[in-house]
Amino acid sequence: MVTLKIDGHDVLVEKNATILQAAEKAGLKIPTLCYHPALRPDGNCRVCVVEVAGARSLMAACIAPVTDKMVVNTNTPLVREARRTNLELILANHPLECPTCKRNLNCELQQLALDMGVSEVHYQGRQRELPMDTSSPALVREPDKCIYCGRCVRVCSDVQAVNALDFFNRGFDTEVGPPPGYNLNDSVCVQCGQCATTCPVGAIYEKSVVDDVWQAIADPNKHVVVQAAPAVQVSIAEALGLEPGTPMAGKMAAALRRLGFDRVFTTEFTADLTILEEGTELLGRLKNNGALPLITSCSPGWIKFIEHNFPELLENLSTCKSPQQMFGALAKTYYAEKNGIDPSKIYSVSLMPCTAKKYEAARPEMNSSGYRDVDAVITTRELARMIHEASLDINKLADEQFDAPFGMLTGAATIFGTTGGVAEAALRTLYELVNGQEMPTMEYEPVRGLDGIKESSVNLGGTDVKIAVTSGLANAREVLNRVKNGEAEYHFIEIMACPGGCIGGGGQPIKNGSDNRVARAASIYKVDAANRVRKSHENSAVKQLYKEYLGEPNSHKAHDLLHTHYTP
Ligand code: HC1
Repeated sequence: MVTLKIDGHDVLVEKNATILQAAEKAGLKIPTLCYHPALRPDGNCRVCVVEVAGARSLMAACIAPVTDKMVVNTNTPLVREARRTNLELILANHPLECPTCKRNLNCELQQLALDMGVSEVHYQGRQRELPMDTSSPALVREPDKCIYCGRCVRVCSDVQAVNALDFFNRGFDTEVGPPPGYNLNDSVCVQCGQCATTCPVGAIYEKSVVDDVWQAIADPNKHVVVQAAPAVQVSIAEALGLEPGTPMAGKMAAALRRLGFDRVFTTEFTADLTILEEGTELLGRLKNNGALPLITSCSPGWIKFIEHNFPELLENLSTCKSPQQMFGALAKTYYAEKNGIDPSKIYSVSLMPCTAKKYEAARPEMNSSGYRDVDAVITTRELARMIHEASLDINKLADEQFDAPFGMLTGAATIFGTTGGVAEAALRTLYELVNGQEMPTMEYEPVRGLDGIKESSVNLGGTDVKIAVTSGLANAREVLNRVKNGEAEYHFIEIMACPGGCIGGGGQPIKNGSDNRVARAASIYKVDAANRVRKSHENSAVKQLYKEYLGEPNSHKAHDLLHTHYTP
């Protein structure tokens, strides 16, 4: 431990701490911009500079290590002047289009200018007028708005191990993006949107289809259904200014009806269905020496990652489509037939915490209903925008239920929204079906929590089934390398592309560097615990679907509609 003095206060910190961490410990706020708590610090924006006694120049607090007896001042005239100058230099090259920017009122650069009292820019900058990249179905890049903080580059390389983005050229010609000559869509980008949630400004964001959805809602010839993903119900609150983690399923269902959707359903219905399909697949592979480990397939960013990076393991993927796509296929077949609706008139919207779900819905193979199974995917952020556009005060709405039949859900489906949830839901069902009794406790702690890699083992019918759960693609890469190199043997691996699973998805609310995943996950588990039915095989509407339509799990019909194959 070392002791240093910051603004006259003694602070005791670990000897490898930075000045920024020491200041935080002392309750002192140093402004930052290129710094993000989840990322390796880089120190390139110089907004966090401080004065250190005896140093020849100001130091960037986010990277400067503390030393014993160091004396730091964070708020001197020299420091304030330097920070303002650095910020003004960034603003001089940044288009000042705040009112029409996607990040207006939620922009770290805008907030810093306000906090530092910068109301004028004294430098002549240069606007670049670089072309926008709209090639991806999920994301839009506006290079002109980039402030070169490098947060997107670091999250893409360090957290996701995707390496789709980097710095190119030098000086005024510096660019951040995919390699020259490539756009997002033809690069190795997996469309996870982690760049969008870590960007401090509006340089990269989801490709919005809100106007298409409004148009479909206004069309009297369209029957517009919406499925809401489990992670959205515990995160939409933040985007509407409410306490992080507030569960909102009931109010969200009410709001979706007020927005004009004809039927309001939940993806949890097909999450339960996934457990029956994927669980049956796992038991089949265990029995018949099939490709093991079986790896989950519901996270589309992960699917794109394995296609690019581990094509030799594609046979290990579950053939199950994601719950989103199962829902889409059933909406235009089973639901359409059951309700006498022409499937060509159904417009199927999904509400997701994820940008990659937009890409998944657009994949060519996702049309087993004979139509595009999912027509439009909106993120949590886009739903918040629709609610604002409609001037709805969600607080004033009473809770409402989802519609039948795809509104029926169990607690097992709700926990899909956080890392470990798919594995836990699968175990609740498989344990009971194979061992003939309920799991000793419904809460399976070894797969809970936000650790990037979790391992466990459960005895199913005399076999110790080894499980790994991982989220964040750098962790997935590590687990798969262990499997490939024979350093680990698993029977089942749950992989979610985003750190923490869908609660940490790239379409989730952005709150200037604050991490609300813990509150969102806690809320998911509370919603599960409060549900009377907590096992997927007890979902009565899923049972009815098998009885009326699919036959049994992994039947021919189920395979036609609910399964697919991925090729390198
Ligand atoms: Fe997810 Fe899933 S849990 S992938 O995280 O399997 O996006 O929430 O909807 O499809 O159910 C996302 C969330 C979501 C699917 C389910």
